[in-house]
Amino acid sequence: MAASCVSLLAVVVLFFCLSAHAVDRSNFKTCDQSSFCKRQRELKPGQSPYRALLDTLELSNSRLTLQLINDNNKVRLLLELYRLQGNMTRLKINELKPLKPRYEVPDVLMADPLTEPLSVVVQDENGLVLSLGGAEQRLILNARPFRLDIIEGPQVLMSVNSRGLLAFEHLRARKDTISHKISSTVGSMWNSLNSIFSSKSESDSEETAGQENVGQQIDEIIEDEEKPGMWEEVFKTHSDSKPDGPSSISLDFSLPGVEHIYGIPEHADTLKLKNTDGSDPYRLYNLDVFQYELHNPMALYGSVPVLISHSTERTMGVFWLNAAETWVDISTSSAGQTMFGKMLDFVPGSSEAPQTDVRWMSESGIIDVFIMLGPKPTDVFTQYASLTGTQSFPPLSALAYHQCRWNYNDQEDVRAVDQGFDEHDIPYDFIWLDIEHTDGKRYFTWDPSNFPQPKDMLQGLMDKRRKLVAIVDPHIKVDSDYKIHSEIRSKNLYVKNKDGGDYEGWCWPGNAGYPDFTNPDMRAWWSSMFAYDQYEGSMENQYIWNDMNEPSVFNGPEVTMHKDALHGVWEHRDVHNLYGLYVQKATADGLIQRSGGVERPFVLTRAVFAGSQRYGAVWTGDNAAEWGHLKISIPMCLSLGIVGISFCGADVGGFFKHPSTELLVRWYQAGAYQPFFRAHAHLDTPRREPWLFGPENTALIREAIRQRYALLPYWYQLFYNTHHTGQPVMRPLWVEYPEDVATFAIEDEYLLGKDLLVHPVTDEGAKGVTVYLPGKHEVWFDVHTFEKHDGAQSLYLPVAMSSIPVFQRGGSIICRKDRIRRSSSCMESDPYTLYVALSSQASAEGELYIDDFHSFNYEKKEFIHRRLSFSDGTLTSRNVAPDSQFSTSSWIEKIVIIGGVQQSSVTLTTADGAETALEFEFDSETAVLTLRKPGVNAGADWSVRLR
Ligand code: NBV
Repeated sequence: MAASCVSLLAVVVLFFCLSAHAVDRSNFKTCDQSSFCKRQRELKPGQSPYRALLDTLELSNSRLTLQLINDNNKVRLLLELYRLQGNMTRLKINELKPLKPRYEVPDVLMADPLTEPLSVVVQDENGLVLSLGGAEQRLILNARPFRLDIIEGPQVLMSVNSRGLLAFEHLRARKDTISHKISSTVGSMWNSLNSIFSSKSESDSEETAGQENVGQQIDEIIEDEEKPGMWEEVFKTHSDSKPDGPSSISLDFSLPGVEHIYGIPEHADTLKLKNTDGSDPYRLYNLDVFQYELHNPMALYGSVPVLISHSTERTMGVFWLNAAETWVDISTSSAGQTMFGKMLDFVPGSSEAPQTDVRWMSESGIIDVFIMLGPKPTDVFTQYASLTGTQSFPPLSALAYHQCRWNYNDQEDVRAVDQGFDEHDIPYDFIWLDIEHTDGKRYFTWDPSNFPQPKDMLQGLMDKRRKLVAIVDPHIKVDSDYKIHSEIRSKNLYVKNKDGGDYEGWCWPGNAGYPDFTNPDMRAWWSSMFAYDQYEGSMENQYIWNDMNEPSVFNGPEVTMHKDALHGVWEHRDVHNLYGLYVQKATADGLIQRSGGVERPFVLTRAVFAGSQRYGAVWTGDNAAEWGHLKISIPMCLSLGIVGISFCGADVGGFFKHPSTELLVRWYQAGAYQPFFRAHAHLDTPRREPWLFGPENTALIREAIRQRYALLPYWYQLFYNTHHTGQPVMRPLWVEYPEDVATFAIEDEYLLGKDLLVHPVTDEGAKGVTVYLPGKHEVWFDVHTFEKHDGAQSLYLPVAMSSIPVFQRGGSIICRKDRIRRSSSCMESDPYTLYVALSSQASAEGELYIDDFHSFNYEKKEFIHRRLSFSDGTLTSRNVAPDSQFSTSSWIEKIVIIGGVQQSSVTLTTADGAETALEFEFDSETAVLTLRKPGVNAGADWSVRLR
């Protein structure tokens, strides 16, 4: 009892100390304070010690291996090269004979990527040229110094190690005896791991040979100079014991002709990445950063090690598959100033071209990098999706509006808020419960006095066709009377500390254990806890929120887990950025299993890694009620979207602080057009349900939320498409207009799919916004006024408090449901209105996708997918999935033709050939032709002819 009071007190004190200020930078390392980053950054370009040993080259059909030697210390590396299907090249570099195996990230790739044959075109004593297959692509390997160039025709697309920054800190024995003792404690674990390695597939035989030498001295190695932090690193009061010593890796990539580079979320920074010359590199290390600052490269909650380069000529990507702490340096310059530029002088005009140099540095693991060669943005998205999968397809309701705060206090509070929405005629689908709903921060339980009857509460919501999300964090209260804790402990599934005991840290419940989610047994057990008979009080309309899964450890180094904690044989150092992905995966699997595999899950996570898109949604963490935070929500979600994670949103209203009414309204208007739409607020902030700001503002918020509900059919179709294709839902303009340089740095507006352009108002007191409408041949229609604007121009648009500037592309058809009800479920069978915006050639195309909106039955072809086309005055609905089967009672209630002309007759033809004249009216001021009540079923064949 006494102990738990102390623990609680410590948490509360810590929390209030933290609440007082903005981010305390001293809690987080700079590159200089991260010893490997400092060591790596001290290496200067131009003196690569690596040489390729051409006589070690082996080429099987699709795999090339070759040894590299570091001439300074004689350590050999093994390079593996693969040409992958879909225009990708994979490059792996590991130690040839590591002292013990180095971590290779599991569970992120969907499968072993499919390879294509490689062939040597030319070889001499200086290097070799490989054919990469189609489109005249070649890979030139230069032996001394080691360097790779990928070329297409006469153009260099990318060079690897052209700046000579390949650096591989080989594993070594520590000179003093203490380390030998430390290593011997894990020695036996390694023996068993070696036996696993030796049973690996034939393609790994080179490595296996290396690993058989575990423990063997490699005579000729000349040890590098010892540098500070190699064997122990101290940060503030925390010491990292580093039993394996230095193990970091680094590699550089040069991109001639490239000036724009994007990706590597999560940072609170611009969409277009900045030069890091003279500042810290961008850091990828999942961290719980309290009150994060804008516009800096500090790490945040998630890490997706994917960069996308873009120029008018080509889009490419680099996926650095490593889950350890990683830093990325970016430097853009004009080619004339660089070594590489001089080298390129033989390419006509190239010396004037810009160039971007990128350097990745990770603390441990191996180099495993996927070069995605595009050439178009859509190709890069397809390529990346083929590696790590696509966004999960959420239930429709998850795309609707979510009402959250820390905390809704009790069941009565939940009931009253729910009723408030009805009284104010505002739709919502989910109400959220934060950590206070639990019994003393014991997740999977309910506070007995405030939530005594959770099923009654859930049933009440279900009766209104609404849902609830409850938080389940991955820190588990150390309490022998708490089933979750005692079972994880007895099954020995907690992360271990360096001495082999259960790792414990401080978090919301006080002293907490951290389940080892990297262990499949742990994940399977966790998933089983979501079964209705295990998670007492839960029901099928309850979904889950995983917070603090970086993992957050209040008293750990940088508020996270000690790097020398152990996950089986691996150090936390190796797996850190992957932990959060595993938490969300285990939770999502649990929700699927509790429904017998029938229902789609919905799980929100804060920490992400490459591949997290497969498990649910992400939000941008603890932002603040400030205009800058509203603005940055756009580039933050765009950056996640282009690396696969489309289901992204920011806390509407801002988490910390209290928003002004104007900011709150503007945030609702912006949030209504971002993929994950949830209002959230800190415990200490005044209540801010939408009706607390006076009737005028309630009306503005109501209208923003209603616009979201009307557009749900389009959102749903976009998510169906991204689930199948990997194309982002929320897109930077350059994705659709790759040749228009004016779009390359735009981050205050974006596209939803390709047909809606959104430019939310994000400035205080704004009287107007300047919108860039892309596309020389496009026309755009204001969705509210139907006013028509030409593409390829900047437009000043006056705004009022009610304005949400959104434009529909001429040439598109967007389906909406204009009868707004209590929740999205209540609207499932409602009729559709088709908004047909005509192009300058008077044509338009669109889609309509319908299924049961919640189950996996769409995988069994139970859906309707129609193509809607307008040309030569006729609008047709055609089945694009003839082998699918689903029926709907929804019908088409109206067709709005925007940019239309007056007609003398409108005739509907149904599948049986019957013709009916339709009522219509033309508004000559707006040029909108409205066709009344076609009345056809949304799944049927039909056409409408205008004459
Ligand atoms: O669970 C409490 C909060 C939560 O409301 C927020 O959304 C998370 O990002 N959580 C962080 C922990 C405390 C933050 C100060």
